[in-house]
Amino acid sequence: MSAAPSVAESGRELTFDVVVVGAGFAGMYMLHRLRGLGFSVRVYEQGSDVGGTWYWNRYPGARCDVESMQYSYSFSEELQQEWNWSERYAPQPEILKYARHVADRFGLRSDIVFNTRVECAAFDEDRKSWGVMTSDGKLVRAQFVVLATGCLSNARMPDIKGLAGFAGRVFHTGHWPHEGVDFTGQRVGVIGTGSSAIQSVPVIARQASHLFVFQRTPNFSIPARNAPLTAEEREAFRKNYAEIRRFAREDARNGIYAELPERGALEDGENARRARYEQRWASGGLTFMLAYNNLILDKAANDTAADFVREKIAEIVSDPMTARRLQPDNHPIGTKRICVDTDYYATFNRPNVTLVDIHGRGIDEILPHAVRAGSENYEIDALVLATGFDAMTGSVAKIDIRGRGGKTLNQKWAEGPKTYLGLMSEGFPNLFLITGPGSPSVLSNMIVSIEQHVDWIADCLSFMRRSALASIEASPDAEERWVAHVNEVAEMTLYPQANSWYMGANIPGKPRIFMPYIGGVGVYRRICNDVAAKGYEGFTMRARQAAQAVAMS
Ligand code: N01
Repeated sequence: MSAAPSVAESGRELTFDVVVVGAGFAGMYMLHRLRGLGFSVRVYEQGSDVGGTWYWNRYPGARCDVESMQYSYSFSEELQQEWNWSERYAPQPEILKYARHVADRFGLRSDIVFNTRVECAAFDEDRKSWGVMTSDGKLVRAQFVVLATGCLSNARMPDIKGLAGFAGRVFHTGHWPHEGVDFTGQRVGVIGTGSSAIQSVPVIARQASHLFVFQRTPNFSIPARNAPLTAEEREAFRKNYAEIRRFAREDARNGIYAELPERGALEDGENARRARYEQRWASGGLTFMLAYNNLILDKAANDTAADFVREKIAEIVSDPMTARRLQPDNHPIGTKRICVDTDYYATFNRPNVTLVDIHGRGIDEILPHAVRAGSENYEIDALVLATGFDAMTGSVAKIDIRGRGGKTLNQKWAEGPKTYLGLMSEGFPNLFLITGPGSPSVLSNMIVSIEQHVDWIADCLSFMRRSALASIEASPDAEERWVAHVNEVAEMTLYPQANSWYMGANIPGKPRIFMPYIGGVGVYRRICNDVAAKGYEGFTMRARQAAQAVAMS
């Protein structure tokens, strides 16, 4: 490893210490940290700008479901003190503006190559480095590769008969046109009722002449109670940022500063419980699930929260049949990512909005000017696919990654992703994942988890440089034990009861395995720190001279 940034050109091959794939929040911070430590880094980004998920997801109504004062970097005190979030939950354009600001403020762009995909990466066992091939045909060599590819960035096109023959425009929420779309006066169909649809439906309904929402499975949604942030509210955060960030990292299960519940739902009587849910409903947001400490562990406790939300839906939606159809009843509340909305349920009271229940049978086919479902034709001019992502593994799977012995990561993960700590996978030395499967990732405030992984990887690479080590790899035993632990903890909860994208259940043929680690970000951080403190226990590190293995396992 070179001590200072150095890019040696050897024939056609550029050489770096680290190649980072993706310039979203993870890739940007990884670049910043490693550059600060004197590593040479090259980032490849398939989009034309930074921002990752916030670059692609530009659908109407897109905004974060974690409060912006918390969904923001903590690594720079000046940045967190100076940036002014305008609303409790910033809209997508503002989050993208923030990402661009960070790129400019820290001079990141000079080391990012845009509009370029990493197509394949192959580990050379003799050189203990990766050969990385990019979509512009260049071959780059790097000792380390960091996949900062995002957990929800591989938009999933559904396999619906006739889709290709639709005569109007088709949009996917995860791949929205940069110039925006005006649906004024159009008949629009939205397929899907996950978070993306729940955010976009109220906005599209205000533009469209008629909106048909095709719902296969209803989801639980909590009002966001979004509002402009006052200067006093911002100041309250800024003054207390040190403690807020510490709490989010160390004490919170999900990386969000919030009051933690001490009681279980069944410890309160009916009236006290209702009052508590009412108070959570009124304050809004994801922390509804923190009303009690056992909502995700105990079905009877969970039922009390689910019943409360179902009652709210019935109160808001005027037509009883529509209300009934909107009430989820096939999964415990919170076991699919809970949605956060602004006026979602009330939108179904509009005369220009129709909920089409396709439960159990799906869509028959798409015709050139209509969606056909339940033998009825719903005439539309434009179609919005809010059909989600091949989550957590989809973006990694698109890259042809070959580890030791030429084995591909897709082969290794054919039965489901296997990692040690969600950071590395055995057989793939010097390849790191940021917020990979087996880490809290999507169950947490992503920026908290991103910063933790980036810092851990940066420390690890510094340690290796100091110790003149050339490679690091997860040991098979440590990985096996971690995978078993991730599953064991998931089985203690209600999560596996839902057919969710956490389980890979939204992708036909994808193995059903609970992918994120549910032990909580604080617990997980302590495990990772402990592993590092014990000399990277569970990893095997080797010096450049092959035989000198430093077995930490
Ligand atoms: O995707 P989803 P999403 N025919 O997979 C339906 C994050 N996010 O983009 O449930 C008909 O949740 C599918 O139906 P079913 C957040 O973590 C965050 O909405 O499979 N319907 C489902 O209703 C979220 O959880 C924010 O029966 C079909 C929908 O499409 C994650 O991204 C905002 C179908 C897909 O829902 C994914 O959310 C937005 C078919 N063939 C998203 N195929 C923030 O606020 C699929 N569906 C930060």
